[in-house]
Amino acid sequence: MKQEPIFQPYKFGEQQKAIFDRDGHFIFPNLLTPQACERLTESLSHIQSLASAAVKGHEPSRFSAEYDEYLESLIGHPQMLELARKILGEDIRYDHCVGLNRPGGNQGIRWHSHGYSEDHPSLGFVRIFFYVNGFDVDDGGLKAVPGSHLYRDRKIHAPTDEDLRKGWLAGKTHLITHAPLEILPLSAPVGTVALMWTHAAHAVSPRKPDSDTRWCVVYAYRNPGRPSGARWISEAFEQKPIAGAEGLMSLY
Ligand SMILES: O=C(O)CCC(=O)C(=O)O
Ligand SMILES: [Fe+2]
Repeated sequence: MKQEPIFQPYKFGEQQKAIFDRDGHFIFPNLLTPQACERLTESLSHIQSLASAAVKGHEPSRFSAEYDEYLESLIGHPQMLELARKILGEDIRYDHCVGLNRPGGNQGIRWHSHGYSEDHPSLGFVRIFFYVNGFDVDDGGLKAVPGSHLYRDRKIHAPTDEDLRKGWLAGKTHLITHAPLEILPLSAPVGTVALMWTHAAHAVSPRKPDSDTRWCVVYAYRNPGRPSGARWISEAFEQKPIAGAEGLMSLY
């Protein structure tokens, strides 16, 4: 069955890939089609409605594609896989699909990084965030540190910007440009897709109490070859036939 497009036309050639590899993140403003935004908002509202009855260990927010058919269908969507392969090359696996809805008053998330294959840097792990209704700086907004991913440190942690500056960031420079590493608050219009290498330092500012819910979902893909701590897939889901995702659901 032919799937509706999810992305508007875009360019992610050598130049854009080099920027992504230098910064550790890459923003596509307005990439999602209005139709995809509508479907995603429905699906993410559905995920949100299931939150209060969540089963511990198989939460709708952490196993989102297992609770919603549309979210499931995007795992193997041709445009999703085309983008994932532009980043990672041909040999990829699906890793996780996590709902990241942040209602007004949500506390955001502290500075952190994620790990994968520290001993074998040629194996990549990318998060593809769909910021369906976008976000403003300081309102459920993603922040990043360009260049931090190049350190491949899976254990970056800090509660505040100040703590990160005084701690992990102190004295560190970009391994390619040699500029001092700095925090970069991002903003994202409706329909933004953001890419992030797994080792990039990132945080999310609190959602303002009067703001509406920030609708967001992340799809993660990786080159197989190492175990993955964030691989949240139930056994049944791993076995489930999903159009386009044949061969992508296993660990290796
Ligand atoms: O909510 C966000 O925008 C980012 C969440 C996050 O840190 C992650 O999915 O790794
Ligand atoms: Fe994260």
